[in-house]
Amino acid sequence: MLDSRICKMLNIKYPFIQGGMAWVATAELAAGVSNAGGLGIIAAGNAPADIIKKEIDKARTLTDKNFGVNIMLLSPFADDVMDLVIRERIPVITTGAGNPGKYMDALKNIGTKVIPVVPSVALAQRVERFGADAVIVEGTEAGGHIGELTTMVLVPQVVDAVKIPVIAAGGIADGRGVVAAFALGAEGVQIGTRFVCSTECTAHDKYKEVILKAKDRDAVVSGRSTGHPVRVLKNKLSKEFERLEKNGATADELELLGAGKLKISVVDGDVENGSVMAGQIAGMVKDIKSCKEIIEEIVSDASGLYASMSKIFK
Ligand code: TUI
Repeated sequence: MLDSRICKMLNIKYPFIQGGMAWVATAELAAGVSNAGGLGIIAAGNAPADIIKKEIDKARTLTDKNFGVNIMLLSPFADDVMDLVIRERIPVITTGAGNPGKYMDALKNIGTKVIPVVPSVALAQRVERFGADAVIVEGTEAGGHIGELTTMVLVPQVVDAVKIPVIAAGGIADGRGVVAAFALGAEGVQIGTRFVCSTECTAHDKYKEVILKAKDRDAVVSGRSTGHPVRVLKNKLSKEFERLEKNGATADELELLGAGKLKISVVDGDVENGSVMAGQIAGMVKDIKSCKEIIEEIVSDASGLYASMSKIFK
């Protein structure tokens, strides 16, 4: 049931990978997802390597299953974190916000599976040539740093353009999304926003609360003019961002306004002045459950849906 090349490649029960959400994806969440049969991910975000080392050590006390590390390539510490994951022989690396090509040989040499997040067909093909084991194809529905294209149009185009397995991301939080992603040719899914509202997630309760309260149009894009658009829930900070962008602020001024704002919301719970990164699917997330309950509900709904669809397409 729900078996694919991804399960075998990553040594997991279900082809579900947790999104690499900076500040949110700590050891606790990663272990929760891995213990529930998916692949948990510790997000390095902009953190230095010594902080990530502590998270890796903690995750190893919380699970005996595989987990991965997400490396945000815009981070000033990306090189250091890459050295760390090689030293620690982390079995799976996902990357975001850039092309991990220059790290590929070192990671492949120790047998680490490398799964870059890509926002386009061209980058998917490029990372496949560099030796990526799979790609996470992330639509603009996702939270955080995003590309332009939707999951619906991007996933099938990448599926047609590469041979490695495709993992769909952006806008997936339930069984319907999983069946839709597989219908588009994906062999796995990455789930982010849904796992923020899990009991294991250490994000501040206020952060979880605003996701639970979010409606369909509440996840907006900030910072298009900087070249680094970021999807966040609408709040005081996003409105100030919008005002400055409309008034022609420079990319530097906008980057300054955004700097350090994710920690303020995730850790301190200031969801008005902080950046509340979340995907468009936030409007559909209505409860907090354990990672195991979330995953089992998705698997059961996806299987039921698949069975009822086979009556339609008879
Ligand atoms: O990386 C993410 N999501 C993120 S990273 C992040 S931290 C951050 N904070 C402020 C500004 C920017 C980032 C928050 N959320 N998702 C994966 C993702 N990667 N989405 C899009 C991309 C991407 C974009 C361009 C991947 C590669 C890429 O390539 C450009 C190139 O170098 O060819």
